[in-house]
Amino acid sequence: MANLPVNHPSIITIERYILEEQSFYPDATGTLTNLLYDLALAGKVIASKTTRAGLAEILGRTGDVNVQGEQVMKLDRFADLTILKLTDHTGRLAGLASEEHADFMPIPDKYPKGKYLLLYDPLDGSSNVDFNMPIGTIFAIYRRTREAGPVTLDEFLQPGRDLVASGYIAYGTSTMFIYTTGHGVHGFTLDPAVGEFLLSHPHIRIPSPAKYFSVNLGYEKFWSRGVQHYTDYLQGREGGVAGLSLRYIGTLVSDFHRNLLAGGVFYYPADTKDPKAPSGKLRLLYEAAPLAFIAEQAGGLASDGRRRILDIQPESLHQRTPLFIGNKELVEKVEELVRQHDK
Ligand code: AFP
Repeated sequence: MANLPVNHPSIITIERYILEEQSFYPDATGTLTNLLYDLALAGKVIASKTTRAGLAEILGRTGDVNVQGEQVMKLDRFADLTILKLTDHTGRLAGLASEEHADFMPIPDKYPKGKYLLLYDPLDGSSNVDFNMPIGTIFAIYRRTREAGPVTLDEFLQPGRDLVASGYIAYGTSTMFIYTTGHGVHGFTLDPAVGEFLLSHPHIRIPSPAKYFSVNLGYEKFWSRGVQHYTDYLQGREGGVAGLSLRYIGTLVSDFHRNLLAGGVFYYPADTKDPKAPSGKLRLLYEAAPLAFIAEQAGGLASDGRRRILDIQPESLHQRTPLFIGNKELVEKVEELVRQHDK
């Protein structure tokens, strides 16, 4: 009888890891675990298209404008339908809400219903698609607030502190799946040779001191005094931190991901450049809250400049919010300067 080899490096698939995490929840039925696999599968399908985007006739626009008033890219539509079609029939969800759709989508009558709600931004950074830049998918999972009956809008309007799980998929030089269920943040890298996400970044913590700040500085003149002072602070003026590097991709997932791994702060403040969007550009439910859950689980913080993102009670599905996210001390600093300068 041969002995099992003990020196071989362990290969931990996302499936095994999520299943092992399930043991934190003695009452778990496996539904959340399976929902996370569904999303990992969606990530693989979307990644396979993005890596062939220049060849697969999927670059460019569909000609439609979405609920946010933005041009819909073909890859946006593909990613949106991929997630919808991989999750709507499984009996795990009661409904979905996508950044691309004006209204939430109850699970069709022909399919069984589940206890979870999925909110997602199918393709974050889609204006970068045609330039071969990194893009992402963001997801947020809540539990229904009612036991049964048709799902209603108020069930989707839950504050981020009630999130059951959240995560993102980054389509960059490699494809990564990052998630939290409230027990730390874990990262997996897709090995294209075997077609599996393998554990590459267990228990991610945001390093301190920070290395980067990430913001669209082109809009500085449209920001409040407090945010302008903060921007000076990040550049070593006003007794602030010196030596941070400025990095801005324009895909929230990628900017956030870099700062999560290296330390830093990303912000997209409220501004006066678009009178129709005085709260900035980012959406509370599809972008800010899910990433805020990850940031806090990694030891960081997310704020709208005055309050913790996870404490904001959403009032509408597509609500926008200013966002400051990353190292705790840097996010607390913006709150201090906003209190001081913005009445
Ligand atoms: P798109 O999906 O339209 O490219 O927007 C991406 C995004 O919502 C977010 O991912 C970026 O951080 C932010 O907008 C970039 O916005 P600016 O182009 O105004 O800097």
